[in-house]
Amino acid sequence: MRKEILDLLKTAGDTYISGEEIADKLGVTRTAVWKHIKELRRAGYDIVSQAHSGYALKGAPDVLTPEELAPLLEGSLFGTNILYHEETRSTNEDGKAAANAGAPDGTVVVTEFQGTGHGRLSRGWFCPKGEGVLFSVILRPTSFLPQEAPKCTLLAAVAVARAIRSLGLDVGIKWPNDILAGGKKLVGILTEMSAEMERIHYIVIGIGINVNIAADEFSPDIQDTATSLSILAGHTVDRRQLLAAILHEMETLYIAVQKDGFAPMFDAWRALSVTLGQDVSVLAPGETFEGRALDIDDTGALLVDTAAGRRRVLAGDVSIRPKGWKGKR
Ligand code: BT5
Repeated sequence: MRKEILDLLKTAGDTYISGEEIADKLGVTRTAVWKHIKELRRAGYDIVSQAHSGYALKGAPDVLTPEELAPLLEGSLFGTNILYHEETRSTNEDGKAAANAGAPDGTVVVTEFQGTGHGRLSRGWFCPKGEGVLFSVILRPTSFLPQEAPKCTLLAAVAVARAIRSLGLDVGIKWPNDILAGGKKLVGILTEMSAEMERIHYIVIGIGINVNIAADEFSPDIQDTATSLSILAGHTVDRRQLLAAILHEMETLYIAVQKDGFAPMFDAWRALSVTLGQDVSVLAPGETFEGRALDIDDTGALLVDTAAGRRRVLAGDVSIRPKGWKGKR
């Protein structure tokens, strides 16, 4: 009912709409309408009322609720089922629980705050309440195999980079799961999966974006390495529009890779990469080495030329060496 009332108020724009008209249109009593309006005001909607004219919506809160997102995602798969928690532990954990309970392909879990948001290897993900975009998408692909799941991290990176670049901001992708601006981390991506040898049950892609975080709000350990969209743009960024744009891009790519395979998406990834062609240090499981990042292969692994020959990196952390670095190759 809240959503229907909001829809009517949004459609009316600046024009007042009477409680009686809302009640008639929705088949409820005027008292019920009044109660819902009270609830909406409590949720942060600026709804004004005038004695003989009724109600008008003057402002919406900056929240990522289904009421706010659904109108921006009409007709898309990635907007049909939105699970919203004002606060939660981790949207990836929620996503896995929802997927285990049968949530469909394209389900989106979104929150304003995570108590225990995490990255790879149980590292933490930091974000003040209401200042980032924190969400996970559940995928249930039928056309690719479990070993291809890591490619979804690259897919998500392309989608997010495209959506951010459409705001006029210069960002690039660092293999495998970061988006950087000016060498600082803006976005982290965490892909998890449940599968058998030959069949994916589900993939959960979790994405954390620093949107309206001021420089001095970052925790001291990441203050020199993290940045946000508002720092880059010099103004606050609309989180709803951004999330909707990312979901549109992700859905388009997801449909395309299921139909045509990953190769075209990899080309898009290459064009957005800040890793390729750079001297890098690779911290892989159990070892560290240095070399020049050449390309990704058709599995999404990073190919690095080292003094001891070419290495194929499937997982790890890559740091890009500053230009003019004179280390060994
Ligand atoms: C990542 O891991 O970058 C993946 C982060 C994924 C977070 C999303 S939020 C929605 C969903 N739910 C979750 O629980 N997770 C996903 P990794 O490459 O391991 O990097 C983690 C490291 O990034 C940390 O150890 C910090 O050093 C740094 N870090 C933490 N918060 C950051 C932030 N807001 N901005 C930049 N760097 C950050």
